[in-house]
Amino acid sequence: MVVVCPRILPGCRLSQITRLLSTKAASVNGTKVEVLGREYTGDHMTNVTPHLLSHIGRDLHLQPHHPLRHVAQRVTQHMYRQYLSPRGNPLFSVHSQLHPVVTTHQNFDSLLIPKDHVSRKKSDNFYINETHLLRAHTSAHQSELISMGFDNFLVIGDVYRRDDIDASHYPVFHQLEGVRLCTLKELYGTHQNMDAYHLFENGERTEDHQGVHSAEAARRMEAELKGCLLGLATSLFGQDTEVRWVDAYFPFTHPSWELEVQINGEWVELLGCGIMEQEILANAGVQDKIGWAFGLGLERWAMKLYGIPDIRLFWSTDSGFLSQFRFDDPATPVTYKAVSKYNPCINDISFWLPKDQQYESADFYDLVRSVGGSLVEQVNLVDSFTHPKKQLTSHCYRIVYRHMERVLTQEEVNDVHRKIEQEAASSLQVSIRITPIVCRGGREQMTEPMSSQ
Ligand code: FA5
Ligand code: MG
Repeated sequence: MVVVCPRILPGCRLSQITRLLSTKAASVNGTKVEVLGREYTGDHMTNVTPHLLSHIGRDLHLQPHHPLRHVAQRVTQHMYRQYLSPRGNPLFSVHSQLHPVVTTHQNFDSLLIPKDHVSRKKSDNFYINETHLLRAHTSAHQSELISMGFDNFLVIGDVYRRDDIDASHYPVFHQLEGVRLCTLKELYGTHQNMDAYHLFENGERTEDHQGVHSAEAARRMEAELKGCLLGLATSLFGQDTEVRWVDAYFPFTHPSWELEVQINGEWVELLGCGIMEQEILANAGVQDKIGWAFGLGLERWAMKLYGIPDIRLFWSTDSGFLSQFRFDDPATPVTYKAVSKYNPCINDISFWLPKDQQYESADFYDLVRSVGGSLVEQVNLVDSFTHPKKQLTSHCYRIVYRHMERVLTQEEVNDVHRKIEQEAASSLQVSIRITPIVCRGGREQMTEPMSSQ
């Protein structure tokens, strides 16, 4: 039997897959699991569910205008600005489309996570089978990218955990990983007496540094890492935002820290980071460099940045949510406004543009706003074509109407829609083509309420 991520097999309906999987035989040995074009044989460790698999391929971090993409872009821009080559090019490469299925070696062993560590438990992860799982963190790609020769890189992707479910935890979320490896020269610059400085020594492991690192090199790396991340937090949230560092533990970094920020009076963890265990670098073939790494949760940063109250909203396809982020400059300041719980009403309007007069869609958008006021949630150009004989261009716009506090009646929406048509005809000199006042009421598809896996 084959369990498929919907994007791979468009003809296969999710309900069919659910039915297949929900039979007990489906989850035992011999089950095939396919994810983004790769096929795996399930076994006693397989615990992915159709509901979970339905998130794969949504790639929220790559969707134009999605808040997670805006945040990822802002972090990327910050890293580009902070680290430039002597010729002025950004040092960091970005890897945002790595396959989400990784081996247990990548997710755990390559990061020195002990065989009996709690984070490997079946109850905490989504296993494809005994040797493969949906990555639980973007750190799973550190080692392979370092082996490939990358010294400064970002990994952005979806990660999967059987975690708590509440307003700030969700089984699928997005992380952005940063890794930077430095040579002695990069860390200290050029001093006259470079012999006095060294990255490595054969010492004792202490709270502040690994035994192989010189205390000074570790201190410099810590200062650089924390400076970079604090700069990121203040550039996104403003200088006055209160943040705090908390000592942490990760098997793959030492020392390690977490950065926290206050959201609605509560301290929320924004990221984990630390100085990379030297053994990871050595295993990846790097002898002469010291590294730092961090992993941040994009949703947490976006929640703080935009005031989004619930992590499930990121999966919404509701225009009331998405339209609030429809801007090209990711630094556009926005505060999220709760979407009305009442259904939207969707009407289209089509017209011929004036032949000899300049016309801009922005003028029409302004007109819709001034006539429709706060009843208009969104306006989009959905079709444009030029008639070959008449040499006239037609535009069709979709207008989404929704009231924040009550259900809209079709009559009142039709009334506003007619006024928009009349106003457009008179002030923009367009010719209304058809008047299909059909209120396609009903909410656009909204992701189901999330439940525990
Ligand atoms: C990690 O995943 C480490 N790999 C981070 C790291 C990378 C440390 C490199 C050192 C060096 P952690 O489990 O704490 O750590 O997750 C990192 C961040 O992801 C958290 O700070 C938080 O912002 C976010 N996060 C964690 N769990 C969830 C969740 N269930 N839902 C949403 N965001 C989450
Ligand atoms: Mg943590």
